[in-house]
Amino acid sequence: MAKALDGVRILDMTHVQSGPTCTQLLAWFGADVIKVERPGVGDATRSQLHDIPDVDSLYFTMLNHNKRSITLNTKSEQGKHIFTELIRKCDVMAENFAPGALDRMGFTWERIQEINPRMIYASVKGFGPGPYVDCKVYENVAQCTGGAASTTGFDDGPPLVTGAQIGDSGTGLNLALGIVTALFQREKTGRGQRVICAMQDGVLNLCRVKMRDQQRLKHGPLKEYPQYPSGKFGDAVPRAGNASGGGQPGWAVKCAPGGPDDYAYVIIQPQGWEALMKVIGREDLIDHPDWQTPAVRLPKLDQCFAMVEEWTKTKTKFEVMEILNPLNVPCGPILSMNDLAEEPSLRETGTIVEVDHPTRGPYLTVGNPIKLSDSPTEVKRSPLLGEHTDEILKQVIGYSDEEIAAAREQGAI
Ligand code: CAO
Repeated sequence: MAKALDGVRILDMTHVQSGPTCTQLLAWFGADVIKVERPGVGDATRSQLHDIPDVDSLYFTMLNHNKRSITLNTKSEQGKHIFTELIRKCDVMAENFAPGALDRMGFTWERIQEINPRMIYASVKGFGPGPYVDCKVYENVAQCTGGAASTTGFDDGPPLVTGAQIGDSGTGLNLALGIVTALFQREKTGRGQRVICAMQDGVLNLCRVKMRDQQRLKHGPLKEYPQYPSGKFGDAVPRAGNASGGGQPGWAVKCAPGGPDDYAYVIIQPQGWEALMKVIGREDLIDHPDWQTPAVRLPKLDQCFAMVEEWTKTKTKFEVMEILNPLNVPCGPILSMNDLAEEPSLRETGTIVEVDHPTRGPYLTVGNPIKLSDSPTEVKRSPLLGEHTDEILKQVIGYSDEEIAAAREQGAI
């Protein structure tokens, strides 16, 4: 079946996580993604966090599906020549090297535009222009500098990073949107453009509600935060534990049998109050003046959730979900990675996929979270290092067997 991005060719200079998540998504939408890797080494993640010796790591395989791999030393003369030809033949170039790396290779934005004015040149960097523009950045640095860490965790504990890779994979999503938007504009203008996504900006964008709260703080305490009414608020948005960031209070409450992930997140909204009190056996509070409205409950949300927890501790997280959802009480079991890996509905939708790999054998991966009705995703295994070098040189830039042999001889590929 035809794919949304059929005919779009991407020169993929990305490595580690942020950039590869972007180009993987575009490959799932049908783009021909040519991953350029250093001869003999490849993307550093190929050999990071190995579970099986001498086999591409899951770190690599799970971020590089549906791509082709060419090995190319873009610092050698012949390598630069081949790279220039690839820039001529591609629609998009994506990269997430340390700041200035491509300039140092001799491929500035000006040079790239000279080679191919239709080229969309897309980069992930840690920071935008400013004091930290030259810094290298990994996931947790982005979480810390983008506002996520200072607002995550419990009030009496240190700042916490989250397991969700909001800096890397989050910024990869932004870059993918920037690229397809630039492709759309190119339809009208015929020109490429520069797309830059900073990881700090991406994390801050996801912390929008915390910047909202920073401004609300000037007008009084944040009443939905666990610090209210007895704790203190300082100058900055405090860590809110498991309190809900939305207008309805919520908390993670313990469930049976009491394992580390036996919790359910329960939200108390006015339309579910009566039913929730009935279920937990506190009918007496339904119309009680101290409990019946959200406003009177606000200063004692901790007691409210403690009562709910007395009941949830007698049920599994799945029973809590089954009982409360039909009663208009939004809730969700805290699902472990083990729960998610086994969940049949996620297998059916292709959100969890089993993929076979020639040297690793079968493994699980997370599929495309974006489902298009006219462009279904087929998850294909990641390429071996340089698996498509000859094929790409012949098919994309028209090299002969002799030219390929010469490039190999010179150590360019
Ligand atoms: N041929 C020749 N040289 C190559 C090459 C190729 N095919 N591919 C890469 N290189 C070179 C680069 O040009 C660079 O050389 P210079 O330092 O001489 O300019 C060198 O390899 C290393 O690149 P790097 O500095 O990007 O890699 P690093 O491991 O030191 O840093 C990272 C990694 C992620 C911290 C850095 O790339 C970065 O800050 N990227 C931007 C932010 C980002 O994406 N962070 C997310 C990381 S996790 O997803």
